This record gives sequence, structure tokens and C-alpha cells, in this order.
Amino acid sequence: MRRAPIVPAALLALAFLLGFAGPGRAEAPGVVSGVVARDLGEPALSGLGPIVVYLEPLEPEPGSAEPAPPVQIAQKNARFAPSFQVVTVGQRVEMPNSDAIYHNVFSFSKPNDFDLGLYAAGESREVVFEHAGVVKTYCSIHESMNGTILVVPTRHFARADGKGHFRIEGVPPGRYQLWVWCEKLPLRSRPLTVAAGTSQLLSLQLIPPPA
Ligand SMILES: [Cu+2]
Repeated sequence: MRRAPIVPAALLALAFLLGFAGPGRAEAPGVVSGVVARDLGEPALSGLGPIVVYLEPLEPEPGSAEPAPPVQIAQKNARFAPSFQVVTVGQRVEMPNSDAIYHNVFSFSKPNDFDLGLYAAGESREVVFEHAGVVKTYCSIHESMNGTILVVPTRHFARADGKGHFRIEGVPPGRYQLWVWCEKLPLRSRPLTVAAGTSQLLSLQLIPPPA
């Protein structure tokens, strides 16, 4: 009886387990999740506003040349909807006027400042941010209209929920700088290496413990 086919099959399985994907095949992405707390003694996050965790790649990512699909921030009932949005550098942000009145969208937040001018109901204009940072948006007619856009240098981000939980899926293996953003607190960061097919559970503090 021929037993030869068993050996190549076993080798293939071993190569798969060790992560030796064939040429041109992407390695299995990882998952980075966890919980953000205010500090050790005070887990509550109320009153802090949105908290975003993002992974800035420290080396070029395979296949990341295509911009992320467009996102929409509407003008509805004289407010921005949503009033907070995370976008990636180079991603198109569509800003439709969903009200029956004229609106305008502008920002003084350099270097991402812009002014879309006044436009009518049903019309949509768009903006693309080329720089990471915080963009505060306003309408020149309505004081109630103010929004915040966080532009991040990566597609790998997640907004923490009310209890601080976050989950970033589909992270290509590689070296990253992990950033925790909260508008009311200083930015915090740490290096993070993501290995193929792994899942990491992190515990992050917004306020560092005293030295
Ligand atoms: Cu307006």
C-alpha cells in the first residue's frame, strides 16, 4: 500500500499551523480588544465624552492603498448627525443637508480647516481630511450646530462603549502604536505588536498612576 501522500499532507498542515502562508497570501488578522478605565480607583467614564482606541501602523501595511469607504455626517434638525465621528486620513466625508433650510459647514481646526459654504435642502457636499487630528465643525447660521470629527492615521480603531469596552477586529499582523483618545484628557499611547491570528485583551487607563 502506498503511504506517500500522508507525508505531504502532514507537512502542509504543519506549515499552516506555523503560519507559513503561500506567497501573496495575507496572514490571518488579529483582534485587539479590552476595556478603558479612568484610572485604577475610578472606573466610571461618565462625563468624559467619546473615547477612541486606535492602532497607528509603525510599518507599511499590505493592501492599504485604497481609501476607506465614505462616511456621512448629515445636517438634521439643525444639528450634525452624528455629532461625533471618527474618520481615517484620506476617507471621504459626505455632508448632506437633510433639513428644509440652508446650512453651512466649516472648521477653523488647522491644518484640516475648510468651508463648504451655504447649501440648500437635499444638497450634499464633501470634504477629505489629509491630516490626523481633531476637527471642530460649525454652521455659520445655527449656533446649535457643533460637531467633532476625529481624524486618525489608521483604519484600525474602535470607540469604547459606556463601560469602556472596545474591540478592533481584522488587524493585520505587525507593529503598532496604540493610542487612547479622550478629548478632555491627554493622549496616551504604548507600543503593541499584533501576531497573526491572535486575540489580545488589554486593560487601559486614561489617567496614569502616579510615578
Ligand atoms: Cu445650519
